[in-house]
Amino acid sequence: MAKTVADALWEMLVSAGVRRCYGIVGDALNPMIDALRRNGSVDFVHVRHEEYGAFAAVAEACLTGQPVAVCGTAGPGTVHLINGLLDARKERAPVIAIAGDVESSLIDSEALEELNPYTFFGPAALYIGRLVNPTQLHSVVGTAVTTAIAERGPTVISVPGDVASADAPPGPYHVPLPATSTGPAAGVDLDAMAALINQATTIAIFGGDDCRDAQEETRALAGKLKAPVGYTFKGKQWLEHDNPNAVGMTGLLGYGGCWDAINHADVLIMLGTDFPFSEFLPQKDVKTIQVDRDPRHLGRRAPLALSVVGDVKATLVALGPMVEEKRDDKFLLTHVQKTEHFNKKLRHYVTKGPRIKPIRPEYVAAVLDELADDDAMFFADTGTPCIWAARHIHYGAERRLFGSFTWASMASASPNAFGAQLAFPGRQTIALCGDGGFTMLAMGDLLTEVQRRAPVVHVIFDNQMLDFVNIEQQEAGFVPFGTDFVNPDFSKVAEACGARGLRIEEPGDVRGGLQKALAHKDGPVVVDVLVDRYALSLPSHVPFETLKGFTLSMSKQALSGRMDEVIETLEHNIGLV
Ligand SMILES: Cc1ncc(C[n+]2csc(CCOP(=O)(O)OP(=O)(O)O)c2C)c(N)n1
Ligand SMILES: [Mg+2]
Repeated sequence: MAKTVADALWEMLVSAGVRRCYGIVGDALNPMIDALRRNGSVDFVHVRHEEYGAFAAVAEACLTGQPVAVCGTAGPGTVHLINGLLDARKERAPVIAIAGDVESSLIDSEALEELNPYTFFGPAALYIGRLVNPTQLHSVVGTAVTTAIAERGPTVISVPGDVASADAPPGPYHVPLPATSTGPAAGVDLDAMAALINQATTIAIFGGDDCRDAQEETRALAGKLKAPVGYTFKGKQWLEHDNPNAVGMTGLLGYGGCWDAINHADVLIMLGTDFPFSEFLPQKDVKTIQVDRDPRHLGRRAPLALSVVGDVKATLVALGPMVEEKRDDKFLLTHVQKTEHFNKKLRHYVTKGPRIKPIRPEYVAAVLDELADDDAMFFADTGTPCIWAARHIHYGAERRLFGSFTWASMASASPNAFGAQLAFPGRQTIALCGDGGFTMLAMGDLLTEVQRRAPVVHVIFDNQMLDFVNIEQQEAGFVPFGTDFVNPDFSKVAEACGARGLRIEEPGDVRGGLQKALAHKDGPVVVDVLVDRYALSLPSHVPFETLKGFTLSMSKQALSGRMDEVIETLEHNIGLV
């Protein structure tokens, strides 16, 4: 049998490293899926919702660095991919979407399920190709693959079923891939960086996800400059562990001495970060140097004294010998001590946790931190699970943290963890789920995890509400509205689906329950933990006017990274514990 366009397309994807495709089949995609079956090198993961598959692919692509395919069929099926593809765009995941398209003879006739892929995928995809003629195969598929990998992001190949079934143009069906490393900063920028740094008395470093490959170099520079090192949520896993200069995070999840350090240094060096919250970065008085391989990141969050294009690691290697060692470590010690002081405060609900009911989420996260493997992978839903993941879980050299941290979609933890589990079979994958997030997307595809016997550990922070939004509303002075819901017993739902289910209502059962969950290797586990719904917000008995003023002041303090004072205020003013 002659090769079809679909056969050749998969061969090209496989040549570029694609080994898995998540999605749902149907009409236009049927010839594509038949070719995938014949090919045999691509694992097709039949999910129950395309969005779940797309989020799984994002995690797999980011954690392995390899391209991953997703598919959905014409119109509605492809529409379900979009939230995951937007996440891929923001998280810079090489995800290649195969979108089933209407028959080529029906294009632009408002046919059943017809969707214009260019306008629809426009905001998400780095490249969209519509294969309306087999002769486009090499250029469209080659561009989609090369763009996804070289520019790190999602691309879309829209394929009408009749074109997928047509005879392929001559081979070879192979995509040659370029090396994607960026070099160090230009010499003139290195000189300017060294001059600014050498003139300064106090220096702080703020690092993001692109410090992943520059961990040693960042620590070495910080040591030489006596610089406190703060980090973003994504940068934390690379820069916090084994770092005597670590001072925590700034931003809404902030803790430690980071905010003070980066806002009070003479010079701030931002490394590989596009941290989006300008209000937490110095807007005046601090001379900020930003280094990033992507020029679009430079200067869009804080005014810069120096903007530098370059790979972080290569730039720091070149810069190291050009900067003079600082002797005075007062600035560093002040901020490290502040961080230590804060960390003690943070243990408050952890040490009291076994005796507080309803169960404190901080306690749940801290116990998980203790029990999880050294190379566990954690995934956090957007919502309060991000707070617990940021503050109570430690990420050593081998642990990983992942989430929808830039797109900030709900419900990513479970599919992310599933994708990671398929990519790293047997490694502990722990999804910290909101109950809103779990019911939004994870519950249906628990069935997929059961079918795959994927040992994903779901820990649901069951607060019967959209707590994060509840907090937002209170902070803005709104009366909380539209945030409550009623949950089933998720452990029973899980058992009915064929997963292991556990429910924890008593603080004394937290440790034993989590131990059981982590020990379960034969398929997914769902741990439904009934947690305090007022963990970070206010008890409802405070009158609204008091609540409004109090919450505003609490949020202001939290926003400037002073959570220790917030905790004190809670203790003293409300007697919550
Ligand atoms: C798809 C999507 N819808 C809505 C939001 C806005 N949002 C952010 S956090 C959140 C609440 C999440 O609730 P839950 O999963 O229960 O976690 P909790 O904060 O209660 O722990 C909402 C609605 C979002 N980020 N993404
Ligand atoms: Mg909730």
